[in-house]
Amino acid sequence: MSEEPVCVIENNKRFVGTQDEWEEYDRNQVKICVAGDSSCGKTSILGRLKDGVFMSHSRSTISVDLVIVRLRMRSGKRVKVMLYDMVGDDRFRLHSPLNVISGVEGVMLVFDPKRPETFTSLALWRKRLDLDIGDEYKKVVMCNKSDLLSDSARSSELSQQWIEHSKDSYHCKLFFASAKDGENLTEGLGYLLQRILRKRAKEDIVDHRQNLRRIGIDSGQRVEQKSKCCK
Ligand SMILES: Nc1nc2c(ncn2[C@@H]2O[C@H](COP(=O)(O)OP(=O)(O)OP(=O)(O)O)[C@@H](O)[C@H]2O)c(=O)[nH]1
Ligand SMILES: [Mg+2]
Repeated sequence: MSEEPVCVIENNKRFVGTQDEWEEYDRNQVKICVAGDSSCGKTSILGRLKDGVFMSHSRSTISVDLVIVRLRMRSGKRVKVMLYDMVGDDRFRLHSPLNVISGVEGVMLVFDPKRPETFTSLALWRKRLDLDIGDEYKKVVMCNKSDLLSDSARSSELSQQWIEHSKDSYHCKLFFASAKDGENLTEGLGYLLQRILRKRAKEDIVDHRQNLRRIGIDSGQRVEQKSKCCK
């Protein structure tokens, strides 16, 4: 029996929800940057995720674009994902500073397996992102254009190195994906979202504990004060 997918995109079919369901999207917003060298297929990935289509010819992105994808997680939670399509081409990058986007919680790092140097570049992307948005974000590595890889290329030593490096240096999984045929795109995005939502849940628990502790101290003080005054 196949496992239920991590998330299901609801953009593509007409979602006729109740007001509450629409509000749930707005309550659960997540900001993600899609980064990587020019022509790795960032814009194509977003086109596939948003509209379910692939354009074989696309223009270079010249300033950060925003793509919104609404989806439902396996848990039933509805999430509105704001995906920022970054500029890969150095000529335009200076005009598109990232630090204007606040609250980015995740980064999708994209490379093209036919140009192995684009995997090496991910280290530079990471440095740039750390400077612009801080280093607290979760990551996923997407080996896009995997439709161009044979089975033996996927299990080659180089591919294994990419998988290991993603695990060791970026602390995340690598997905063999394709904007062309849609392979592993929702899986990669779903994996990233799960990690972000888990981190949020942990932080909420910490906040809640701190609040309880504060209330506990307050009420303790109040009790103490009261007992002093009753003496
Ligand atoms: N075969 C194949 N081609 C792809 C895939 N994804 C993108 N392409 C092609 O790769 C080229 C570049 O894609 P883009 O999506 O524009 O790349 P980008 O990363 O957004 O590039 P910049 O905007 O310059 O940073 C286009 O011709 C796409 O059609 C894929 O999964 N498989
Ligand atoms: Mg682009």
